[in-house]
Amino acid sequence: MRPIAALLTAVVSVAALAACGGETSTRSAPETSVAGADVTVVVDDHDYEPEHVEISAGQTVGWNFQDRMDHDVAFDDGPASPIQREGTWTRTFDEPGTYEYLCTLHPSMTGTVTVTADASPPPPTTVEDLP
Ligand SMILES: [Cu+2]
Repeated sequence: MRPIAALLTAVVSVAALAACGGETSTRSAPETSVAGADVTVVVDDHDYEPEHVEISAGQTVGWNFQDRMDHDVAFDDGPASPIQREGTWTRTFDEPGTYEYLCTLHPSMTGTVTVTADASPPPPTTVEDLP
């Protein structure tokens, strides 16, 4: 009796593990994510997408340039990306506040980064390779 009970227990355990593994939600990691960035903004089609992002102080926003023409990201408070049509650019925000930016070539392209006080430890910034 005892060996069979043990075997059953093992089988049930394996089945439970398998069930858990099978239900792991596969978050679709957008291939546009900028490495090292907590939030990614895609620059495409004369637009920043999303136009407005919100992060905690200390986090990094990455811009991924995907359009067929040149753009940049120029902040009202100074920092600006090079003018580029591909590649990425990142900026880390340490101070809470609202940061507005635009494309100097196309001033109608605008975006905003809202930085809130860092109330909790930031989430891991590693961008892992998901299956
Ligand atoms: Cu532009």
